[in-house]
Amino acid sequence: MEDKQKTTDQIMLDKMRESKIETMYDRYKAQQPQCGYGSLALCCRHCNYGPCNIDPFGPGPKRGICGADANTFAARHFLRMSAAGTACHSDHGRAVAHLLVATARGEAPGYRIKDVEKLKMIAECFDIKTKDREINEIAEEVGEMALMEFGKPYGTLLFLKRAPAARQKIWEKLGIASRAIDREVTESMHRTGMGGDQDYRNLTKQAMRVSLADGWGGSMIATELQDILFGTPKPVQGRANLGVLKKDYVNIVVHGHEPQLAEAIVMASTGPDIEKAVAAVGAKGIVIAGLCCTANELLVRHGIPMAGHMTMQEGAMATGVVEVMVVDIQCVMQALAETAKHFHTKLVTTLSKAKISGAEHVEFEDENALESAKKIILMAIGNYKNRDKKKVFIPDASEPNLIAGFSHETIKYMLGGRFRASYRPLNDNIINGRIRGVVGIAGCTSPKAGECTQSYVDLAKELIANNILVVATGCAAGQCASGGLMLPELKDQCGAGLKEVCEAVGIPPVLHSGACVDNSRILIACSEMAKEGGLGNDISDLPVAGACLEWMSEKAIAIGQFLVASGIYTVFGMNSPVAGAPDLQNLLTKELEEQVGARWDFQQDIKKIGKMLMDHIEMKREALGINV
Ligand code: XCC
Repeated sequence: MEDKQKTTDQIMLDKMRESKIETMYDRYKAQQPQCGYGSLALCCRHCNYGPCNIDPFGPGPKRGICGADANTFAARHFLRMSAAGTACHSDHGRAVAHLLVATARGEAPGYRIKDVEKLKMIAECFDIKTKDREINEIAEEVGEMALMEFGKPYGTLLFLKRAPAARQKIWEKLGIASRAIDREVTESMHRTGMGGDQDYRNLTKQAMRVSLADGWGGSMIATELQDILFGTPKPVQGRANLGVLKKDYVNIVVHGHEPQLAEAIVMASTGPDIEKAVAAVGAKGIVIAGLCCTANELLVRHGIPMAGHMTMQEGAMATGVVEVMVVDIQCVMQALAETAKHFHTKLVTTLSKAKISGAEHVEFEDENALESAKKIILMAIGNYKNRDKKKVFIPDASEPNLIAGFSHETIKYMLGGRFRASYRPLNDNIINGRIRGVVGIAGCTSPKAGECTQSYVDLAKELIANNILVVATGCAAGQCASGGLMLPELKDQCGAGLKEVCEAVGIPPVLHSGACVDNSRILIACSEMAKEGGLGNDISDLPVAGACLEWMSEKAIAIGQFLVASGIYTVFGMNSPVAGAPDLQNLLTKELEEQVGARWDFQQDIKKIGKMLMDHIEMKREALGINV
C-alpha cells in the first residue's frame, strides 16, 4: 500500500539497497563533504603551478601563483563549462549532418528523408536553391552547409538570422554573434589557458558567444536535421516509467543522446527473422525503451516508451529484465558496467569516441547502422534465456499514458489551426491574460537535490495552477512524463484561463518538446512569438522564462547561458557555479540585464523558484502594458 505513493525510482532504489547493489546515492554519500574550493569554483589547475586555491572567507590566499583572482578562476571555469556543453550538443549535431549527407548519397542504408517540407525550409535558411531539384541533391547540400558551420573561416552562424532583428543587433553590438562553432569552442579553451584572458567580464562575453553557437548552432543543427531525417514531432501517445519494461518480453534499453542509433534499433527490430528468433527463446516480443535524451527523442517522434531519466538509469538495469542496455554518448554512467555484473544484462557501447571498460562494443557507423543494430538485437534475444527469474523486479507502478511531440511547428499549428498556423492565438491568449506567460523547464536530475525528487513535477504543477503554460525538455520532461503531467486531462489542475485554452485546443498544459538539443525549438518559438507582434519586438520583451532545477551536466550551463544571451530570464536550482566570485555572480545575476535584457538567478530553495518565475512574468506583462 505504502509503495503505491512512492515513485518507481524510489521503489527501485529501496530494492537495490535491499539487494546490496551500490547506487549513485551511495557514491554521493561517500563523496561528502565535497571539496569546498571546487564547489565555489575557487580551485584552478589549468597549469602546473597549481592546483591553486583561493580562500573565500579567511586570511588565506586571494590569488593563484600567477596572480589570477577569484573572478578569473570562476569565469574561466564557467567559460570552459559553456564550451564543453556546446561541444557535446554540437558534436552530436555534426554527427547528424554527416548522416544527412550519407543518406542523401545513398550511403546509409535504412535511413531516408522523412520531412521534405522542413528540408526545404532549412535549405531556404541556408540560401540553397530548391526549385526543380531532386530531394537528395538538396539534402546533400543542406548537410554540407551545416558541416561548414563548424569550421568556416569567416562570417557568423547562419541560424542567428532566425532571431528577431532587435536581438541580432544586440549580439552584433556586444560582439557576441557566434562565428564557426568549432572556432568558438577552440577559442574558449585558448582564452582560459594560463596567461590568457583574465578579465571576468570579457570571459563571460565569450561564454555567451560560445553558448549561442550551441543554441543557434550545434543544437539547432541537431534538432532541424534530425527532424528532416526522422520526422518533425507531432502529438503522439506514449508511456513513461520503469513499468514500460515487460517481464515476458526481450527488453532493450537505448540510452544516451544521438537518435540515429535508437532509430536504427527500432528499424531493425521487426521482420520475420526477428519474430522467429524471439519465438524460439519463448518471449512474447521485443520492448524497446529509452533512457535520458534518447528516450525523449524516441518518445516525441514515435511514442516509443520512456523507461526514465538520468537518475533512473541504474534502477532500470536493476529490474533484472534488461537483456541489453545499448548506449552511445553523454550522461551514461560508468557505474552501469558494475550494476550489470549483478544481472545478466549486457552493456553495449557503440561509438569509438565513448567506450566503457567492461562493456561490450559494437561499432556503429552510418554505413553499417542497420547491420550493427541487428547484431545488438540478436544479442539481446540470445541473452533472454540467461535472465535470472529470481532477480526480476519491475515496480508495480503506473505507466502514465501521455501525449508528447510538441515541436514549435506543432504548437503553432495546434494553436493557430490548419488554415493559418501562427503564434497569433498564443500571443492573443497571453495578451488577454488567459495565459500569463510561458516557462521552459529543462535539464537534469541530480542526487544533490535529494533522493528521487519530484522537483520538476512540483514546479510544473504550481506554474500551471497559475495559468502559466509549461514547455519541458530533457530529463525535466522525463520526470514530468513519468509523473503523469503530460495528459490533456490534467487541465483540471490548471488555472481557469489556461484550462480554457487547453480545452479548446486539446493540449496538455505541460508540453513535451523533446531532448536537450531541442531547447533550440524554444528559441525559435520565442523568436516567432516576438515577430508575431503585440508582445514587444524582442525575445527579452516576452513574458517567458527558463528554469533548470537540478543541473548536473556542463551542457546545462551552456543552455542556461544561451537562453540568457537570447533574452530569456533563467533560474537554476541547487548551487551557483560561480558562488565563490561575488563580482562574477553579480555580473550574471544583475549586470547582464543591461547588456542582453535578461539575467541568471540561482536559488537553492526550489519552492522559491516558482515565485521568482511568476514574478518575472508579471513584471514583463506590466512592462508591456498587458497587466490584465
Ligand atoms: Fe543528461 Fe540529456 Fe541533463 Fe538529462 S537533461 S541529465 S544533460 S540526459 Ni539533457
